[in-house]
Amino acid sequence: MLIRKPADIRPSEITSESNYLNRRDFMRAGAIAGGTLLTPISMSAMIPVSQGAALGNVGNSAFSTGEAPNSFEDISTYNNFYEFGLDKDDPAANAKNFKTRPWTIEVEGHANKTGVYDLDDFLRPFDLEERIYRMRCVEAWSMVIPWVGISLAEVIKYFEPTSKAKYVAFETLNDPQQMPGVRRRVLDWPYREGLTIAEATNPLPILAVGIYGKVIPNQNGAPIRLVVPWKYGFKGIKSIVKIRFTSTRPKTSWNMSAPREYGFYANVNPEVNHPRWSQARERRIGAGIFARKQKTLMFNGYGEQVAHLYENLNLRRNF
Ligand SMILES: Nc1nc2c(c(=O)[nH]1)N[C@H]1C(S)=C(S)[C@@H](COP(=O)(O)O)O[C@H]1N2
Ligand SMILES: [Mo]
Repeated sequence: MLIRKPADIRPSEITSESNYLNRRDFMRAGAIAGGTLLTPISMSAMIPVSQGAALGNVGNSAFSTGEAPNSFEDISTYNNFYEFGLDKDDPAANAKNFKTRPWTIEVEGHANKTGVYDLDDFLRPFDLEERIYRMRCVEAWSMVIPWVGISLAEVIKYFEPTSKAKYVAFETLNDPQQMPGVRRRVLDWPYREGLTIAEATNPLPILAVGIYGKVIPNQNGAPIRLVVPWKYGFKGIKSIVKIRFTSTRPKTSWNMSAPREYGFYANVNPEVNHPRWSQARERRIGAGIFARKQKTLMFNGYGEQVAHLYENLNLRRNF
């Protein structure tokens, strides 16, 4: 067994982990002292720092798919995270020592509440939920992932966007010291993504902080990343440091890099092929190399919840 000397434990780790425990104790004490509870105990999203630590107070979600999730091994070793390299196994190898604390998120643009928030403060108003979602990459593979996260719609409402806010833009950390991939101009860094306000306030998208009930692995976008289950995987921007409410459509990384191949909407659509390959079928990771590819579903199977968002849009042109 490996015993860590106090000197090996980062100060941020000590503070945050003891804060986490203290707050839980505080809530328990409150529940006892209060006798009858007039207000429910807060389920605010508090997350421990260490990779792999268990997340507490995780509620279940009615939105989960009934499909069996991929193994933790598949989910954490077959990744796209170009800041840490181009191959699927690069992120797991190169993000091992990525520092996810201290971590701040800057909220700016057309909203009543803006500012720079420490991650713990950013998460505090929201509830943690587990949501098992299908994810389909534009490269035509897919996985089922048991995310733990907070509702993006709740986050958007909390910051009170003004009537000028038509879109939400997100940015990933851009740190050449820690991210070997950004030392090369494979993309125009920082990695950027965006949604319309209507998409961002739909109940499905989440900001994920965990997988399989534990703190999200660095290679999956620690400490906080976007998950939009009806869109191609590249919309799920990782390691977010900035959220901006804008009046015009924000630039997005893959659209900037190859506009004819990657649109702003990026809705999963088996009828609109990528210029270089078909989008009609997908390979489920972990199913084995001899498994048949399965049919890709319109909006990745989430059409009932999101098709109305695009009623007046030509999805062939707005891919
Ligand atoms: N910052 C950043 N976010 C990113 C990417 C990236 O390269 N950089 N890749 C995207 C792509 S193409 C996919 S398919 C998903 C993969 O998420 P996963 O590795 O957690 O499965 O992350 C998305 N988010
Ligand atoms: Mo992807």
